[in-house]
Amino acid sequence: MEFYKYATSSPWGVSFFCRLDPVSLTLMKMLVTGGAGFIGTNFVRRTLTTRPEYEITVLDKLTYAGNSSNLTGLDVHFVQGDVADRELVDKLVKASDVVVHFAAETHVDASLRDPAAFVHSNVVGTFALLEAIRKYDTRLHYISTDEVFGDLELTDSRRFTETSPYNPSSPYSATKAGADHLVRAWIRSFNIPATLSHCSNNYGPYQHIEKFIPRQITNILTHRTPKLYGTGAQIRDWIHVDDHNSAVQLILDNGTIGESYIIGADNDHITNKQVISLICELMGLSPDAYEHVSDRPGHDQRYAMDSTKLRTELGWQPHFTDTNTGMRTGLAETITWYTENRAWWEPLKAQVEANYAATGQ
Ligand code: NAD
Ligand code: TDX
Repeated sequence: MEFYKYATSSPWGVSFFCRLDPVSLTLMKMLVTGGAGFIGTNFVRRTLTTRPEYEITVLDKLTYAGNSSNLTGLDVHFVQGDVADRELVDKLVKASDVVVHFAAETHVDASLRDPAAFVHSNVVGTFALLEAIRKYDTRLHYISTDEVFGDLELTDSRRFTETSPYNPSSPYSATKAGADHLVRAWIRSFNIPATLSHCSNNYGPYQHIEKFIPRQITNILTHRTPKLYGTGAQIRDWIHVDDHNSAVQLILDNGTIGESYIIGADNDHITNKQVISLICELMGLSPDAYEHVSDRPGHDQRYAMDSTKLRTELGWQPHFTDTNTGMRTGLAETITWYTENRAWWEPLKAQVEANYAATGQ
């Protein structure tokens, strides 16, 4: 189905556009897979406030990483289920005008411990979704990652672009790359109306505390010492989750079908060591109040994203862009969120740390 722009006017005399179904003039139906996870939750919340023209259904399996309370009180339909369940996915896609596919197993360390769930959700799940997309010719935006391109040397100043070769290193990134290839093949072979995006490391509210930034914030909040893998010289091109999601919305609106877009906020100069020091400092500790722990096997060294295409073709700009301090504003807001929402993460903390302790991390 094609998007249809229907001009209308607000009571304040300001013109805006509603995206309505051209035949029935009803709300457009959006299916968000993985909408109870970190980025999906933020995407749903952002879409509800900025795009009232969408009626949202969330499909989420509620793995350990999903939390349905993230969506409590929001005007969304919620379906608990597996994106690899073809019968369920067929029904949901049939009833949708647009699908945004976030659902995945996402933690690199977990993929090193047990890769099976990654093959299931990321590869088989994406295949199931693609078959329904093909059947109903539904608009799809697929959320990929920077990790499918592998990593760069710390001394290498190049950045990944849309044409960088695939070179995944971990079971996580290999399964994301597998899913990407399926999406690209379904575009080429079956002309499905899909776009893809590759974003770098996100941070912000609702991120599972197994991940680097919330792990350190919650370590400090629970009087544990922040943990840095290896030397901490690695570089992640950090981006605030809202900037990722504003880019996804823009690609949904104006992206060219069949194309992929790199999303990045130009933070590819900040090492893990600098991030952990900044967290310590923002939380009132000495910048070196962390400890070094065992490194991750096969640790990717540097990610760096060239988002020129997204910026020039679609006019995207990140909001969190303090140039010298990189992530200071976004990190401070994130620290405030975890400080004010202890009930959201505190029940998970002991188990997450026990898992890490088992691998010396
Ligand atoms: P997350 O782990 O916080 O959330 C993933 C969600 O998917 C969870 O709610 C989980 O319950 C759900 N899910 C997992 N398997 C499922 C299945 N089989 N069926 C239905 N639901 C399932 O992940 P996130 O950080 O929000 O990442 C979302 C997407 O963005 C992923 O595709 C990830 O690869 C991609 N991505 C993440 C980052 C990042 O920094 N977090 C960066 C780039 C791309
Ligand atoms: O305690 C820690 N200490 C530490 O130094 C943890 C948990 C991580 N790290 C390091 C490892 C990485 O270099 O911090 C960096 C970030 O680690 P993660 O938060 O686990 O993220 P990463 O492995 O880079 O992958 C993330 O970004 C790309 C997401 O988890 C992926 O889903 C996304 O595709």
